[in-house]
Amino acid sequence: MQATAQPTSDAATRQKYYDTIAPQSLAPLWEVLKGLVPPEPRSKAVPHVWHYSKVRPLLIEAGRLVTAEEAERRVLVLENPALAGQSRITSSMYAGVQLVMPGEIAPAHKHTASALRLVLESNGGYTTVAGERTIMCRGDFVITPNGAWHDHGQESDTPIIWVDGLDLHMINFFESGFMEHHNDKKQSLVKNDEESVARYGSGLVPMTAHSPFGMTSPIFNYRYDRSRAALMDVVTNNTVDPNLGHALRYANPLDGGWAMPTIATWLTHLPKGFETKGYRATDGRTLIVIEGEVTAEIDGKTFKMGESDIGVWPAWSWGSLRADKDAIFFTFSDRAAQERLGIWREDRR
Ligand code: GTQ
Repeated sequence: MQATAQPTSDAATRQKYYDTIAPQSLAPLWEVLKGLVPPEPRSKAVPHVWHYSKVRPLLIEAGRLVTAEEAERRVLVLENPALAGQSRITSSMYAGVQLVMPGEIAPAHKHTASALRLVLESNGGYTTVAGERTIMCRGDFVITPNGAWHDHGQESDTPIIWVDGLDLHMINFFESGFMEHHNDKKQSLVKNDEESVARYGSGLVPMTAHSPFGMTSPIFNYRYDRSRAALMDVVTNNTVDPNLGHALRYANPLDGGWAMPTIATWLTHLPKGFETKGYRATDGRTLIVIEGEVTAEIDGKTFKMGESDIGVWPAWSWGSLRADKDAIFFTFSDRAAQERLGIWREDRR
């Protein structure tokens, strides 16, 4: 019989040893292993909801404090309450609410991070991406592919406001980010307005199509009127997923994958009174209500969300959603990146 292994040293002896190895830039794994390789995900983020009625006046006030040009991007960052000062809505995702006032231009720049916009208010506001301009309307899902020049502006007389979601923390984690300013505030238009939707957006693509934006969809404005019509068709003709509701994901028409390489995006409809069964997944999700009202129960906490309210549902937290009125909401998360790494998981009750 073998004797049970006895501890070979006391705490003081071990500490002395740690102090000896520290100057050699060495550390004992056994003191930190449990935290490094946890038994299951434990998100540092907490669930939270930002009510648009509170955010909007503060954003408009920012419009009097600083110009879009001076700010470069006039944005109130949506900071997860548990991650204050870190510009994170979840551990991996950045989100903010951006304002462009009438006559302003948010000057052209490009960066390694990919950005999405979910438009909350716009009457004629535009964004230009790689020489093509698109007019932004409420509910539109607009993409700025990584490395593409982009500037935003408003030529009519009302402010435009949208939610930004960026993968910049993933880029910064890899320490692989670049950014450049354009020589001109406004890049020149080298394509017809809405050309990319005409070319790629009808379920047909050119025989010789190659992606203009690498792994990102060649469509950079998924218009809400079209997305909504597709979703309502599914609502009428399909059975509902008990955990997800009626959900359609935004797809890259060239390869059928997610529209963005790192960020997953989808649109959900819940009929009035419908309550999703408990659900959790390894991606932390940001939800933006476009129509209706939703009550979210996440980690045992209850949040009421109305139109344009923004909620965050942390990774691997149990939650469910109930529609108090017929509801449509947009969701984004880091699921696309996790799937590419082969680590995404979900769990259903
Ligand atoms: O519009 O390019 O919220 O570069 C943060 C960084 C928006 C943008 C943000 C950005 C942008």
